[in-house]
Amino acid sequence: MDLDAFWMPFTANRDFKQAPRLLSKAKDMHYWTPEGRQVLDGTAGLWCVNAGHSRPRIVEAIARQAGEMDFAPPFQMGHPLAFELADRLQKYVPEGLNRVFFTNSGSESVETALKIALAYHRLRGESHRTRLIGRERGYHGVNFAGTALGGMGPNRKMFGSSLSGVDHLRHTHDLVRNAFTKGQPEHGAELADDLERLVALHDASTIAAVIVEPMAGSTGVLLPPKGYLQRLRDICDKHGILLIFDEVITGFGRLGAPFAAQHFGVTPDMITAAKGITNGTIPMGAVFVKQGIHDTFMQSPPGIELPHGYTYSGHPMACAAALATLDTYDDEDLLTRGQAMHAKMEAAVHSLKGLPNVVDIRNTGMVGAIEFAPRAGAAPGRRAFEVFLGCWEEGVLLRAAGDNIAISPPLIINDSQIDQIVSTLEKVIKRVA
Ligand code: PXG
Ligand code: PLP
Repeated sequence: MDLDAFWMPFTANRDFKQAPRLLSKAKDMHYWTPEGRQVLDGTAGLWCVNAGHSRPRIVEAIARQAGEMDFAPPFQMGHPLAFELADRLQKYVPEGLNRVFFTNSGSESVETALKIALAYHRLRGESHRTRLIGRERGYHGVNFAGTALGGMGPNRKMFGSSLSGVDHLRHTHDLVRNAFTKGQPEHGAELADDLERLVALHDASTIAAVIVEPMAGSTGVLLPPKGYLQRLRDICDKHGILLIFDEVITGFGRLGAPFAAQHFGVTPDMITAAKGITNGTIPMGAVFVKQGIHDTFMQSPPGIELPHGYTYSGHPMACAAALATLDTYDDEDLLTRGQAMHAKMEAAVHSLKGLPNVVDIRNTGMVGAIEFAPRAGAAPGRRAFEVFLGCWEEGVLLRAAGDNIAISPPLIINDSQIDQIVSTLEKVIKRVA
């Protein structure tokens, strides 16, 4: 097979093509390589296959829909499944976020939410509110606004200042005060006051929205300090700033509740989602919006209220996949299974404390991370990447995120599979580190 033509995303292409890592089959908790080697999925694909792989109801729904109606134009036309799905989703979202706009990815959800925020203020006569605030170590996808609002240096530096009028809160990761905390860190709620500083600097009348991941995923599973999210919510309310939670990873059960907003007890004005909405099968994203924001648009002069949308917004196959995904989540109580499994996961990942170069371990619900000291003289993240490679060779797929290894298995994982992940990690860390 010639590997040259495919320019792989977020991949060290030259290294990969020297020693490819290919997956060609998946079922429930496992992948298989083309050679037939079985690999335990410790990352739910890429934080998205929350119900496990190739689940029958979802497979059947997609096949049925492909034969019934492949596509319907979403602009000035509709099809029943999109309405059915939007209505069905009400059951899962935090109270009040009962209007939904469909996209095809997390990145598109982010752009959509930010455009809704700008347009909402404009419709209310506050068109001076154009500034958008993100946070260091945030990840909001790869489109222009998401790149600008994100807080990962390497993802930004190649693209210039892709959006003006952007500022960032400091991140909340504090190894000195919070290392090896189980669940939410004690220290750092006061970092939310960064928003007050930005208000003092720019004036609230210039700020449209703040976007944060309630738990930062891609940069290594950074949990919000106790009280932090509520403090952000209070400051946003005080100054008329919209609060957006980017729940592309945390949505659909990762933390033991359908959304992190419910898990942490703080309700934002919008939630961006993707990934788990279709169990990773067909690309789909969603923006959940407070009804009051939506209704502001519905009071505008007759015509198209929001000039925004994607050819594939609410694609019939994605809607069919999402409805069957929700059935699967419901039948097996998967969106709250992280609560029942929390103690097991916590004990398992924290058992790695004390291994060489492990400087922090974090966890909540069905997610955990192990942070390593960077290897002296090597590129950042090298040690974690070697642990990732070692685990892959030992038959466990994990994800390296900077100096961290993230564990985010499908929510159907059992105790012995958690033990397999941890014993593999232990063996590999001892060897590699
Ligand atoms: N927001 C958040 C919070 C995400 O985690 C996106 C937006 C973008 O979604 P799309 O569907 O456009 O990729 C994400 C995606 C990793 C990793 O290694 C995480 C994501 C994507 C790829 C890799 O942690 N999250
Ligand atoms: N570029 C061109 C030339 C198009 O015609 C369209 C959609 O019609 C787009 C981009 C946007 O594509 P999508 O709606 O799939 O995001």
